[in-house]
Amino acid sequence: MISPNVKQYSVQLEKIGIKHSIVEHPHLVAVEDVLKYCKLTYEDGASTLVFKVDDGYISVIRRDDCKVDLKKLQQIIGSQLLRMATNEEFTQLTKLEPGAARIVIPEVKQTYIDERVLERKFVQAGSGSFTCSIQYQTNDLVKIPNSKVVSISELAIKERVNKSNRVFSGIRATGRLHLGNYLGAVKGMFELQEKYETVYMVVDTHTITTPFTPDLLRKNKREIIVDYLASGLDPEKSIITCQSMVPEHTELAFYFSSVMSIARMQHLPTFKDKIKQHPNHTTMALLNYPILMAADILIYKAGLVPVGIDQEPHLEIAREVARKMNEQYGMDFPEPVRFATKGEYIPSLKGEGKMSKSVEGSYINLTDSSDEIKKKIRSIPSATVAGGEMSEGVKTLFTFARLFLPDALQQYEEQFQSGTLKFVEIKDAVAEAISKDLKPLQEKRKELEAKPDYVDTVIKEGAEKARLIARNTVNEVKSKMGLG
Ligand code: AQP
Repeated sequence: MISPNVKQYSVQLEKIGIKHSIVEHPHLVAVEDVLKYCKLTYEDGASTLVFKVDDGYISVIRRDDCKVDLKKLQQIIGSQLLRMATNEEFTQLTKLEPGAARIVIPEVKQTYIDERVLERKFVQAGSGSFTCSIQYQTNDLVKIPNSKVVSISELAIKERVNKSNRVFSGIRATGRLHLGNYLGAVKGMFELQEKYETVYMVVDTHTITTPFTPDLLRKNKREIIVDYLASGLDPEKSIITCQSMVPEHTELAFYFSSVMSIARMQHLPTFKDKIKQHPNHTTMALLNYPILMAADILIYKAGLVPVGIDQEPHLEIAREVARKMNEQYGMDFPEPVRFATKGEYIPSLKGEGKMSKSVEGSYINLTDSSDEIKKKIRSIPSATVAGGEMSEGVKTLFTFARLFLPDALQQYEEQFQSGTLKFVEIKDAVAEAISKDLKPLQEKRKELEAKPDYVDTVIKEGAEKARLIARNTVNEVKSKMGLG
């Protein structure tokens, strides 16, 4: 039953103009329990925190998957004197029981709304009672008197990541590996194989989500395995194989697709970009891409994923899937986080967008000769722009200088500022440094090209090892979902 207090609060919300609905539930105190009961994730919930400041109280509304950065909050309020209100202070101020904070607390002198709250259309938060919660329409929250939207949170997901010791990463077989794939993904994969149980694949099934030709796919996936091995990935330390040889990935992806909505997938920026790029290829496979990626990672219960920054929206989906499977079926999936490298975003050589296999002229292949690299680096547009700002092409050159010539970076920056930088000099120096870095990889590659049987064995044995782990997870999921 909805208590008179909650009804009164609802009227107060209406007066302010905040659209909302009351959700009844059993007597539940912990936020986790309310969210679980309502089949919601941490991102769907919000909480109000009351702080004591030097001359009164303030409140902060943050999403339940975030934590407040107290230093930032101190900076915003311009005072060091900041602490959480005690239970007694909270009750004296609000006349509510501790833990029952509402979103609107008229007694505070200022309400700070963390901007991540507004990323959701609705959030579920306190009503002042433990038997009801309220779904608030978030864009109305700015109407709260004396409120301000601020950026004061960081995602607290990392704290909830299980102590998983496994790592997963994969690269699509859409072409030869380029410098972006190498710096954004493979370097991280290499680093992690020394410390963790690592599973690295050519995610060939992902390749069919965009236009492809079977012969090229067959060829490319092998080339990528050779690039992996040439980059130092070691089958003695890592499982290295092709995704399609572990059919459990696609099986698990289907089970996962039952906990995600079509709308959530359609709104992903990566999906929108791909349909712009391939307007005649908007397939179900493309829509399912992030679900399959979630299955790739979670089938090994991996907690760490070395991939470029462009993959962050997909990792968010993997975390959502993990939470939903854990909450709805009692699984113990970790919420995987990205392992970032220094080269997490390598721009295109064309001075626009990222380096990408499918954008001709944007990339340097790992197999390019020093002459090809020199020619490509020289082609980066370096015309100056008005006002002494760096053009996108010049920024790209400096990204390479930061990664490959860190000792000379300051000197180049000073020369740029003073207008004495000779672009041909920095370009040739960058090209030479890249060629030098890639040389050992290219030599190892030549050796591997002469050993096709060895490459076949790595792929086959990798698939066998991967399937042992993957089958276990699929069996567990089937059993918990009532299928096994
Ligand atoms: N420019 C980049 N900078 C840093 N990392 C990058 N990655 C891709 N481009 C950059 C990372 O490489 C891994 C493999 O990517 P993928 O082939 O699975 O997916 P992708 O993003 O589709 O790669 P491309 O090169 O852009 O291919 P196409 O053109 O076929 O779409 C991922 O970890 C990615 O972050």
